[in-house]
Amino acid sequence: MKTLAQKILDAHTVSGITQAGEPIELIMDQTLTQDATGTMAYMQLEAMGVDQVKSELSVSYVDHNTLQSGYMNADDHAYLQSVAAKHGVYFSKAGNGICHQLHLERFAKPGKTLIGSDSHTPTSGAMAMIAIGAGGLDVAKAMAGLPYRITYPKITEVRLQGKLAHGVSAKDIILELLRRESVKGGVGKIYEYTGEGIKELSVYQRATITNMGAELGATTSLFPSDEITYEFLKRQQREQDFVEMKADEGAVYDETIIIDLSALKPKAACPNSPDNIKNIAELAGKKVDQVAIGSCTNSGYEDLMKVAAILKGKKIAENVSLVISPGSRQVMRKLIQNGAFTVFVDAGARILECTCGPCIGMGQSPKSEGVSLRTFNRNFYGRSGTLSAEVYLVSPETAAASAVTGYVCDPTTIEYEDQFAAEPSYVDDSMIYAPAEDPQEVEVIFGPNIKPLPINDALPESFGKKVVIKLEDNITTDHIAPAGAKVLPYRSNIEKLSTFVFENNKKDFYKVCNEHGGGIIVAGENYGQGSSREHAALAPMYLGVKAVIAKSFARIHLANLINFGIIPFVFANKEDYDKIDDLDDLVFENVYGLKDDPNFIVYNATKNIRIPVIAQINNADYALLKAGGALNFIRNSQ
Ligand code: MIC
Ligand code: SF4
Repeated sequence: MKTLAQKILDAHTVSGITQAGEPIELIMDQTLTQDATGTMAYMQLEAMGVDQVKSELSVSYVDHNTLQSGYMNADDHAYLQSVAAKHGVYFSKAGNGICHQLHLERFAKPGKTLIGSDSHTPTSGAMAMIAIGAGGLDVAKAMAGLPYRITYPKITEVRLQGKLAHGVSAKDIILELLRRESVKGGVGKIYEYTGEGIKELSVYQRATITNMGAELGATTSLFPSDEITYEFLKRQQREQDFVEMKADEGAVYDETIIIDLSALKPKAACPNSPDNIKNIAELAGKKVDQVAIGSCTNSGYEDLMKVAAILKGKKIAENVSLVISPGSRQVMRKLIQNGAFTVFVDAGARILECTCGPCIGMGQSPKSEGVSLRTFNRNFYGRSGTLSAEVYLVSPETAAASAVTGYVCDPTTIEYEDQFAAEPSYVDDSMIYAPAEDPQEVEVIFGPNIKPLPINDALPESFGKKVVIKLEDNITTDHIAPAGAKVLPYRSNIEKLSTFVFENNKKDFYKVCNEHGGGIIVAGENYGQGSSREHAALAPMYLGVKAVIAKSFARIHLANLINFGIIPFVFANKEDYDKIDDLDDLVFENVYGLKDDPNFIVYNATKNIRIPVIAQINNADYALLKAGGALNFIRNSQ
């Protein structure tokens, strides 16, 4: 008797023991990349000498860096389009939509595996897929046909019971789970949704939940595929991709969480963490400056139809700026066709293109100390582009209702029509380009913004380095390698990007590293939570960071550190965190001993104390670290 997750995992495991906590190797059927992580992924694929991808399907999306102020973003797009055509990858052009929504609509298949260079890849779990976010290098490896290594996760059942009330939606379900589990509660777990409550949810609504499961730190989340999935696929004119997938009767889960949908109230994640949850009723009446509707979490058909239902015949409040970015061109087209778009424009919404946009700080930063309500998934410090802004993550219903009143408004307290026009079937793949038939004829275009991959040195046997920064708990990759309109254009230029590392924690961090010949990072719990961007390992590597000592790590970042040759240690005793200060001199003697024993002693020469730490690695990881990272390792073994 197996859970759904176990069925798919076990069918794709090529080595290892399929038991929670054991390392396994999984075959990934499909891959996806987006532009902000994709340039590195494809450069790594090329560096591995792979001519044609070996995966069943690989898709490259352009959706993050689309502002194009300057040549940099457009250079990246041209590189991505040409490299995709040459190596057997489908290419979705800027403006076509956000990778996760498009993948769900056009490519996701029940029972398959997907790896993507974006932490919200689990979105496709809405359709009974094991879809996992990873660093670009791991995605490049999957394109090269190599299996993906993960720790076999615990399977947590989330049983949904009852019916959602008027004004309450899928976003409130995942916010409730974040309230209970926290941003690190999902580490090492897959959340599998069951119960009669799932029949209340469309595929887009299921996708809101699997998408934001990333904020729990989970390996992934998934729903079974059923008649609702079938209807969704039929509207996408690909019902032939439907396979019914569900857990066996009597399957045993590692734990069960029950959520009573009928008792749920609308919620918000308050500044600056997706697990800082309050009921909207507690915030009601707070003045709002900006409302942003969109992102891969909440811009499917029903989401935007509910927004239209609430905005119908109304104008936005004088104090509010409302921006709407549909998740895909197909959805936008359906809304134009059925009049919802007219409602948006009449209400006074500012319409953005079908991309990530403000979610990743690409424009639409709120005013100083502004209150911004967003249907997105992350409200980390600084991510909106305005450090002093208060960002709240809410449902589309709460967002739309508040845009009209100008104050945080509980959508259960207002009347609007819950029923709307059924989703039409409309498909247009004209902005998804198939790979070239004659790949040898394709020339890969490298504009001046695209710099060669930085190469790391092999790991020295012993070294002494200064602590270059000491950080608290829950440091995100947005702290380590910030995004936003100013920095994102340099994702293909690591030298330039490294000058922004930790810019909101320690100004001129890169100069400190340069002065001391690199160094060591010390951090609290859940270091590196959030995105999959390998730049958060690559840029510190470029600055000479050799190790991170933390209380614990987030899953994807841990893998990225190892991939780029940075040793991840955890404190053997968490209290020892207090025994290291910024700029202390640390000595690492004979790190080659980690091959046989992950237990290690770091000598703090400044304080003359020895601190026991444990490397978060296995034998295979050690080989990568020793070589100075996965790319060196692959090259050395060719
Ligand atoms: C994000 O939501 O933080 C991003 C931007 O989509 C990242 C990827 C990136 O940094 O390019 C993610 O989620 O992995
Ligand atoms: Fe894009 Fe935001 Fe989704 Fe990341 S979370 S993929 S930036 S829409």
